[in-house]
Formats: sequence, structure tokens, C-alpha cells
Amino acid sequence: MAKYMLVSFKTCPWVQRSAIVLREKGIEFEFRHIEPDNRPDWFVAISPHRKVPVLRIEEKVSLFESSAIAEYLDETIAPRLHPDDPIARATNRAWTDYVPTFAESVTGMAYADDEAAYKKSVDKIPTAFERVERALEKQGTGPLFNGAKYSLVDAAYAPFLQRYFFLDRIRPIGLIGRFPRLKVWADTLIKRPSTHSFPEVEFEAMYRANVKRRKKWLSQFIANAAMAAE
Ligand SMILES: N[C@@H](CCC(=O)N[C@@H](CS)C(=O)NCC(=O)O)C(=O)O
Repeated sequence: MAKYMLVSFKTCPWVQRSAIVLREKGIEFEFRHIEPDNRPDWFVAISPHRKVPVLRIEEKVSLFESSAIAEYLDETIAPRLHPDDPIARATNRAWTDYVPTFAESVTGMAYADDEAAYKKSVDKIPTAFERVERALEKQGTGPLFNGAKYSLVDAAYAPFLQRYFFLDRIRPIGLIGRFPRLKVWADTLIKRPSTHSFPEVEFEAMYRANVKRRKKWLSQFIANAAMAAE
């Protein structure tokens, strides 16, 4: 049994964020994938909100919430992904706090019930993209949030930028090209091996199967395929 075990739903972006931090630090860990519709008692006992990720350490301690897990790993295991400078660190944390809003804005259309709701959801994307574009402009040269050095901000945004591309391939949205720094950042993160817990093509198929299974408006644009666990 590995020292670190990450309890997961296979396509959960918040689990992916924790897995990315573990991989960036070269920490050996095991996944324990569970089914959202069949959460075992042992999981309910260690996850106060019944959510994944949970990071189980030495079968003794259980940490929950992806931001808390990322901070814990960064405090305990080198290399440090947070910047040394306190102002830069506070700025990184501030942009990481924006991730839930960003996630809802750029991937929320997957949950739209009809075309009007889908369009309304897509309309939220430019504001979110613009805010991050301006942040990247202030940060400097890229291609990562802190330039050449990988940070917890990169790990937090990567799963949602990846899902934006998945959604764009289900029904073209075409907005990211208007935000050149964001596009470079997103492409850089997608190319980075740590972003991926599964082979990319397999993972996109799993994601599409989940969108299809939800029977939301977007589902009609996905051909039938083998269903996968969320
Ligand atoms: N704020 C949490 C969000 C985690 C989360 O929403 N996980 C989803 C799966 S992607 C979940 O477990 N949902 C189960 C539920 O809401 O009952 C984090 O950052 O860890």
C-alpha cells in the first residue's frame, strides 16, 4: 500500500488537481476510484461532505478539499510550488480562489437543460477568460502562471481548461483564440504530462460519456459510446 492514496471519481476535475500536485512533486500515490452512485461506507466515514478528492495518508489521516490538499502537499514535500515572495504567494492564492467561479463559467454549459440555458452559460465565458487574460498579462511572460516555474495555480486551472477544450470539441465555442496569453497557458498545461491521470483520448471519451449520460441539452451532440464512471 502506497503512503498516499487518492480517493477519486475517475473524471472529477478536483481530484485531477490533487493528482497533478502529487505528480509535479514526484510523490508516489495510488488512486482508489469509487462510483459516485455507490459511495462505500468507508468513504462516507472519511469524507465529511461525501465528496472526492480525499487524500488518505498512511491509512491514518484523511484530508479533504482539493485546495487544502494542495497546500498540505506544498508545505510538506519539495519542490515548493508556491513562490517564495509573500506578495507573489498571496497573488497566486487569490487567483486560485477564483477557480470555482472560472470552472462554473467555462464548463457550466455541460449542465444546461436547453439551448437558451446553454447560450446563457456560454455568454459567461468571455468575462472569465478576460479576467484571467489580464492576470496573465500582469504576471509577465508565461507560458505558466509564474513564468517558467510551475505553481499551484497551474495545477488548479489545468483540469478546467482541459474540459473547456473537450466541450469545444463537442459543440464549437471558439472563444479561447481571442485570449492569446490564456491560449498559450492552456496549451502548455495540456501538453504537460502531469495534467493527465489517463491516456488523453481515453479520458476525453470518458468525459464525453458522462456528458451524454447526464441527458442535458449538449448530450444530443455526442454519439453513443461506452458509458464510463464519473
Ligand atoms: N470544493 C471541492 C469540490 C469537490 C467536488 O465537488 N467533487 C465532486 C466530484 S467532481 C463530488 O464529490 N461530488 C459529490 C457530491 O457533490 O455529492 C474540492 O475542491 O475538493
